[in-house]
Amino acid sequence: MTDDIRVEPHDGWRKILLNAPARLNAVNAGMLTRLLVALDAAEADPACRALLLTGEGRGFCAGQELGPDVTPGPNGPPDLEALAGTYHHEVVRRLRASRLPVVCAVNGVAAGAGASFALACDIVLAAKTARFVQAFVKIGLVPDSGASFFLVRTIGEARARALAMLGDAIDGETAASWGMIWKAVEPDVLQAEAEAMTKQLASGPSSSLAAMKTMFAAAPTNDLHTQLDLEARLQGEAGRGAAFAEGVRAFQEKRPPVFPA
Ligand code: T3D
Repeated sequence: MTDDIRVEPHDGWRKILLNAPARLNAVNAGMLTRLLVALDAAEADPACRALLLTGEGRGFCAGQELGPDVTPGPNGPPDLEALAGTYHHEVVRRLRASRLPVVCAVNGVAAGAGASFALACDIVLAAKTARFVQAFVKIGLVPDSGASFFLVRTIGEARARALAMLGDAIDGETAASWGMIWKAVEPDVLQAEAEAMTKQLASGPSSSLAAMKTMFAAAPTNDLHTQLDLEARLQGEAGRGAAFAEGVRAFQEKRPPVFPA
């Protein structure tokens, strides 16, 4: 039984660790299947209200394992369209569609699809020493797993094109200063900060956080009027919810809110 995906349960949240440190947590089809199972299990558990994704060892994720899945065999070259569509892209879809707020702690190098998995999360914290590498060009591939989508939207087309075409690495501090991620912190406090943030989200208004994911997913392609309509609808739903009732009551009673799951 392989434990290349490890799940640590906590009170109200789960930590999912990519755990193949000898290859910097590079992923293969089997490992991605197990990651999808872990994501689905968290999603289905009503007691789980937030997720933290991180890597074991000195890397976060070095993208696709350059091993059997992508090695030409007797039947010809690998079908990368099928591999990406079935595994890598499903992870990105699941992270984006999840009701759960997902924090990513990028503890080391995030290359190829590994960088995309981080950028698919809701809030990305990185060690200042972490590296983000669009490694695809170095092996004759193109950005995938949402890299072109996320990079254009977070850092703009000029930087996105250069990172993809040159394959240069940028560190965590640069990624934060460019707006690619939320924050870069000292490596020795990364996990503690990420855990505290995940805990905070787990005790937050889950229904509002899920609605925010819907709102921010739609924002880049909606025009203002459509987005205002969406905000009004989601605010209407929030206003009818138990979280809002508790939030207002707690404010009036001058105590911290205890939001329902
Ligand atoms: O269909 C599809 O969608 C296909 C998939 C596409 C998505 C992709 O992710 S394509 C991109 C695949 N990833 C890469 O090309 C990255 C390859 N790795 C590197 O360029 C470098 O390892 C890093 C920049 C990530 C880190 O460099 P460094 O110097 O810190 O570490 P290292 O010494 O290169 O690697 C340490 C070990 O990890 C080493 O093993 P060893 O020699 O100690 O036994 C290395 O071979 C292994 N490793 C790193 N990346 C991979 C890997 N093993 C297998 N697959 C890897 N991707």
